[in-house]
Amino acid sequence: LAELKNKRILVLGAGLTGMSCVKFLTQHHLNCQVNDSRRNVTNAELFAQNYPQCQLVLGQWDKEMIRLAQVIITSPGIDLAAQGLTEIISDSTKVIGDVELFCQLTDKPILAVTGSNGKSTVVSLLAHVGQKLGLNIGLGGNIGLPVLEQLANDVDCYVLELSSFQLETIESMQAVAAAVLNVSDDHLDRHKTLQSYNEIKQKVYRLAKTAVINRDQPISHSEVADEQTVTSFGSDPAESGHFGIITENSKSYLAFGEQRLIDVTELPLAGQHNALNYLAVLALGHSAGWPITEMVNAFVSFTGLPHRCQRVPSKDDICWINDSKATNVGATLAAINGLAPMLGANNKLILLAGGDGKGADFSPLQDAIVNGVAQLFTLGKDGEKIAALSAKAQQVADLPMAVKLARQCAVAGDIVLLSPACASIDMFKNFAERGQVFIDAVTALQEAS
Ligand code: UMA
Ligand code: ADP
Repeated sequence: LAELKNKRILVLGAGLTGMSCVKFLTQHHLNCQVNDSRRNVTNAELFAQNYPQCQLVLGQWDKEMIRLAQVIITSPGIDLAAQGLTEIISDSTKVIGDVELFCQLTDKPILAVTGSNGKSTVVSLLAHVGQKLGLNIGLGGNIGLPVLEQLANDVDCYVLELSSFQLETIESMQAVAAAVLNVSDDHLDRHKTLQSYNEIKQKVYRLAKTAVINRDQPISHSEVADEQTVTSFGSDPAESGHFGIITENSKSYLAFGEQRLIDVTELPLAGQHNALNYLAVLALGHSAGWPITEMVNAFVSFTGLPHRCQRVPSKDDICWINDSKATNVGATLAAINGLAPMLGANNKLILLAGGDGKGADFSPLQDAIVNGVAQLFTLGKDGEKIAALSAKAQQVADLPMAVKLARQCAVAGDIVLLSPACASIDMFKNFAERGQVFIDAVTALQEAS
């Protein structure tokens, strides 16, 4: 904090992150300015009321303010280069993110998780397991809990969900262990290529003592240094000291080396992708010295997060699944493949997909859709591109219409899956609102019948 004293501090972005930065700085008697390029900022009134001493400029980038700043704390959603800000910011200005500031302020153990999919599930489960072990866990980051708000003296261990956007501005983290869960196309509108997106994700390994790697996906750990301590997880049987899956007599077990830990059918979160999520949690917790058997015992009382492959209650014998959080191709692939074993021989899978694809290539979905999806309804900005993958596709205007048409072609035992493979922002406030619209449409159908 001494480095911030008497400095001209500028917070870029007045969203969740910006708000948490201003709150933190104010609590520590440090003044700051705030600049947000958008006019309609949800927090504007709250800012004015709570932080009258803090100058807030909305509606455009204030070039003078940016040029004069000595320290800039930027929000993850702001692409400094694309916004032309890197040219304005002076060479002597320190540009950091809130997570970097947080890391400079704590010496507590950190477990860090990044990846294209499964981050929120893994950090929530990890926090749940840690709490069951009697630890005071500070959960924060991209999951929607700004890290500076989690700073507390009595925390035993921080569990951080880190996005590629946040990793861009983190330099001094020294995590006990970090995992890149997986890497598939996402945010290519900002990172441009899968390679540069992957490089940013793997930066997390340079910031950790133990690298927790996914054996199934060599590209996601191609940059781990030879001398780094590694704990791996994967869907094959693992060597001693690593985590894997052992299958025998048609039963699959999570395993630590040759030690069988639990039959996967006893776990609340189904599907191969969730088996890998459980193993990632074990590998991370083990790296922090948490006992494996107790961690496994804690798994059964975690029932998952909303909008991730969640069943919507219905009385029509159709299985409606809300997977609104599937905002990229990898998540939708995992859902289609994960649900396949649940389908009866005479039943079919109906998929509702589409939204803002963020520049992704949808072709990796083609085989799964052609082989596993009997009817596809698409919507939103990139609905047309997804519809082009299947001969059995129909584009629709909105989600309630997709639900209505899905109901007309579904019979008892069929699965209707909302798994958009796209962000929601072209039609909804966020993925949670999209999921709720789906739930409401399904519920309305039950009431009408
Ligand atoms: N803004 C500008 N100009 C821009 C872009 C944004 O002024 O060009 C302003 C907006 O007007 C807004 C503010 O910046 O007022 C928003 O900042 P932000 O986009 O960084 O969002 P926050 O509200 O601060 O939330 C961020 C993360 N958002 C993003 O990375 C886009 C949240 O992740 C995170 O939960 C939160 O910090 C706390 O750490 C959300 C997300 O969508 C859930 N993450 C992406 C994902 O999961 O795929 C990476
Ligand atoms: P994130 O925080 O990375 O977005 P979530 O846990 O919120 O991850 O899940 C997002 C989507 O990804 C959901 O549709 C979920 O079913 C799917 N998913 C979860 N874990 C995995 C995984 N390991 N691989 C692929 N998809 C996954």
